[in-house]
Amino acid sequence: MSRKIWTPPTPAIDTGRRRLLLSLGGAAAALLSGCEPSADDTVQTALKRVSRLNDAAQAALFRPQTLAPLFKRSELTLPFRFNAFYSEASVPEIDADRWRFKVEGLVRTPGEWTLKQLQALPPLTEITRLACIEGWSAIGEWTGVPLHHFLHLIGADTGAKYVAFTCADGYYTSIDMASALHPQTMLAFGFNGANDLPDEFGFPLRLRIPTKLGFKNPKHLTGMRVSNQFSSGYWEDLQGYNWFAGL
Ligand SMILES: Nc1nc2c(c(=O)[nH]1)N[C@H]1C(S)=C(S)[C@@H](COP(=O)(O)O)O[C@H]1N2
Ligand SMILES: [Mo]
Repeated sequence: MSRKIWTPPTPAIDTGRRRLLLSLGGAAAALLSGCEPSADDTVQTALKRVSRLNDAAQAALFRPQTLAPLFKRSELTLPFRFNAFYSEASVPEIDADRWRFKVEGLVRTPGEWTLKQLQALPPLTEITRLACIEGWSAIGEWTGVPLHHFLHLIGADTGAKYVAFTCADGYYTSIDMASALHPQTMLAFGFNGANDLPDEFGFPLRLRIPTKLGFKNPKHLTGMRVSNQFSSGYWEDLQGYNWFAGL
């Protein structure tokens, strides 16, 4: 497995102090890349601790009402860029009729949602930039239900610490509650004016969170758990990517 050195996303998104902190994560990643996979476990453990400190610092600096930049339709990246831990030929094909979005954990009404039920909720449409940790970004228009609205609808304990997501392809990640409640965070089901997400971009439902890096935007969602118990994510576990991953 090759270890990638963390590179800041290309666009000069105005991130102020948050960017400074991300570069601390970068230093840790650069250190990591100098280590053999078999290298001293204590180094790995120490670096993981640095990354968790970085999470705490980013959480403290996170401004719940500071909006990610919005773009014009003329700025859309066409065609949009695909990324996953597998190639585009292996994108899961999901049967929307059988698909359900399972809600569990610290919520008053756990249960399963159909795509139609989600699409019947008051939608938000925004053109934002998705920035991948690998150093590219792309601008797209996403439509979906704001996550704060959905969390209130299901009676989620918004005092809980985390919202964790599972996906049809085995991908998973989690986010902090403040970011989950951010006005631009949405469960997206539409893309670039179409009512449905294209297969490769996460059909039928994905998290769209423009205040975080691309890997915090899970596609092909199957479930969501509100919890006080920390759980990490696919790339966070595999590559040691910083969990908060704020922009
Ligand atoms: N289910 C799932 N979601 C995922 C991934 C994945 O492999 N599987 N990759 C993540 C990464 S690293 C990025 S950059 C974005 C890419 O989204 P896009 O294909 O819409 O550009 O999806 C994220 N969400
Ligand atoms: Mo990514």
